[in-house]
Amino acid sequence: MTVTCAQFKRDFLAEIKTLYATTLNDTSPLDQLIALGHLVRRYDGPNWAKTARAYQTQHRKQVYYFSIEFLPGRLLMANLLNLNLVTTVRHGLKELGLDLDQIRQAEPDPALGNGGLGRLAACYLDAMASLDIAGNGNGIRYRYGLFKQLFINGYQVEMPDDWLRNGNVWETRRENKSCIVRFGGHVWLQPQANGTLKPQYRDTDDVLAVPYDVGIVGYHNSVTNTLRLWSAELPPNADHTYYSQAQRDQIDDITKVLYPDDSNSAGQALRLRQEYFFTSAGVQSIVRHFCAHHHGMRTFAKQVAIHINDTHPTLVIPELMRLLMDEHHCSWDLAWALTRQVMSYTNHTILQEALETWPVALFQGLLPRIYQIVAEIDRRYRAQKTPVFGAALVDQTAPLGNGQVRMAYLAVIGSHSVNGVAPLHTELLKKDVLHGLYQVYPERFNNKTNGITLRRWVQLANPPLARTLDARIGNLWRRNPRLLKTLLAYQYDQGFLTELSQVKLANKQALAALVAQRLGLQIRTDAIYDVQVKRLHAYKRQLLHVFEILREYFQIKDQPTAPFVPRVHIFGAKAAPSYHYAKAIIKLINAVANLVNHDPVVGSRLKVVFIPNYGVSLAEVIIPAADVSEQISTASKEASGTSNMKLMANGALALATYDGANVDIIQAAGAKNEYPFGLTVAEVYRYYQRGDYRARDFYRGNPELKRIVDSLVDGTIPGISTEGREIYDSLLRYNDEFFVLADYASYVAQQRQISQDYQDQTAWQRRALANIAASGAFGADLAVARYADDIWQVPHDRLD
Ligand code: 475
Repeated sequence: MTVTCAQFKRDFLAEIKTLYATTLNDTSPLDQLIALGHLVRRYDGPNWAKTARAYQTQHRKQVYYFSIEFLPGRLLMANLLNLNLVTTVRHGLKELGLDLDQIRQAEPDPALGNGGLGRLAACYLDAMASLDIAGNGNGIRYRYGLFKQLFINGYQVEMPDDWLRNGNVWETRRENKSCIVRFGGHVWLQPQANGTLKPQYRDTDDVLAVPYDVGIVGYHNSVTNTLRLWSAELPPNADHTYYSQAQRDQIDDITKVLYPDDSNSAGQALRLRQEYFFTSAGVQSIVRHFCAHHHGMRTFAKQVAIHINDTHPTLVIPELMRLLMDEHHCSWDLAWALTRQVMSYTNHTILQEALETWPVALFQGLLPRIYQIVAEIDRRYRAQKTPVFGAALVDQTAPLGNGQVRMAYLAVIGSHSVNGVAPLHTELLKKDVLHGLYQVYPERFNNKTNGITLRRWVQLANPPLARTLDARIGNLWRRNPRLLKTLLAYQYDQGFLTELSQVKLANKQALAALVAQRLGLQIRTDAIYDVQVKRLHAYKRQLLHVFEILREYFQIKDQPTAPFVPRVHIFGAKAAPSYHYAKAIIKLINAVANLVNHDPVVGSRLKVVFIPNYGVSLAEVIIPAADVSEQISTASKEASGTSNMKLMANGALALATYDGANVDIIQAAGAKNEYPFGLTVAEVYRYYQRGDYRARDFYRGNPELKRIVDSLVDGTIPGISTEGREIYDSLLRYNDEFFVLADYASYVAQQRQISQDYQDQTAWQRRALANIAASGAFGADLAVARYADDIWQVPHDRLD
């Protein structure tokens, strides 16, 4: 996109005048943001239209990425970057007396996700557009999204995140693309004159699904794809008097909030409603679009790929079956063949509680026609597979079992591809979680290691680093991050290593300023910034990190004058509202922060920073400032992790278990450039098999550890009488499900090593360099290219 600075200024002032009928000095940064957003959209509009047209005329196969979460982050800078407008806009605004960095802060973060799952979806949309893949996102436009997190007295308090209050300049309501989604009622199959059966519905609750489209701009390639987010409304022309307030509320509720509920149970029916709502609307719009440009359904699978991001959108399978059979007169066999060719599924977790199942009664009552189809999939699966694999295996893997609809099994059976998100995770799927289905369909299983977009996580989040890299290795890494490995030539270049530490210092200063402003806390910038940012979950073991803080605290208290390498421990994490234990950990972190941060003996040497309301925008400030990347999940539990990749690309060294993609990171950067520790998957599984893990033995055998565990209940840490006891019990009474005590010794050994190593800045920065250099292998473009080649079978641009 080429616009001169002068042109931009004229356009911007015109936009201000049109929107606000006033002059620039009468507008707020928010007004300016909205005007700028409109202008960017105007500049990009021709690309968006042209992209859609080109896909049609070229009969390009479309990829539809279905996800219950999308975490795109603020879009202004990302769009400017990808349109190559950053410099023009920055200068233009400056000449008008405005500051782009101030305006960009006025943009709210879309509250459409919770964690890695949603951020991955956003990285992949960006990568699809940048690789010229005809890729579409399909999700829910949550009115309040996830919650806004506050800490009150150290406790997490959830407030509605009213992110749409000032509208969303990036979205376009497409009411003419709406469709009806049916819930409940009764359905029966009516014989037709031609001998077929047609479902008839009575007493259904109909909901109007209205799409809001957001443009997803590709990097310097004039491609703009679409993220389609659905909002639930009253059907048009409905007799409004017919809808009770309760019914209206029920419709409103469907797209009101994202249920991040990892621990499940609460709001189960609503969750199922949400899932069917966006899958049905999405599939309807896909089929409608296809039919507008093709005759008959036979070529459907050549033109369409549908990706199921975790189990939440699995109902795309029976919904497509329904549409093909009920609306487009396909036979079961044709519909089933097309469905399997079109569908592919990514699993993101091996945690049993995150593999969704629905009680049959709930499912059948809410989705009677879909239930019939699932029951028929189940019947046929059993009939076909029992003779080959035996009743036991088939029973154990069928879509229906134990009175439940098993979403992950349905997803595998109805797809041609099932992938895990790191090699280790994929192996665990085959050997353990989906072992039965792996026996039935071994050819479907494959690995696609996650990736992140360095456009956002380095170019936008860390401009000083990006500039430093450009100066040494040229700027082609911006298109092809694999070129970052050429940095290795500078491993022994003292000047460059010094520059890297200056870059880190600048980023720490920025974070320290944010911490001072938000928390009123001073943190020194010569300390080690030890960062753990991710959802709060027992398996991620924020608790182990707290133990290290307590160890350091006791060390200082015991020997106040002994040398101590300063540390700042930085957390960002939200707990699912109903996840009681995770909330207890939040309270603990805040209580420890309170204790440590105000202790005069400790002074500035040790600080604990827990910044509330972690999200993409905060991550963009925290991650570039990190020295140490805490990736300390119990081996086998973290499917991949993606903050590990972002931190690596920003030069943090990983303190990491051999879990998820940590394994690949350690291998790519070299173990000597990271801090691996802890039980391996084999060791964890051995404990499971033998049943001989005794947390108490570790507690008793290590006085330092015992003191820390005891401090949870002996009054050392004020304010946690309830939570401290709960956590204490989880460790000793309930035998420490996530092996925190088992991993303590090897974890703190590496932490000690870190304190020692950090003092040699040259050696440290050399290892940071090794991490940055190796991070290109984890670029989202590479990951998405592998999906395109192996799973979706769509063409794409090459990176080199
Ligand atoms: C994994 N979220 C990471 C990341 O692949 C992985 C949301 C609602 C209900 C249940 N679960 C979720 C996730 O499961 C999730 O975010 N999974 C994460 O996906 C991308 O890197 O290891 O935990």
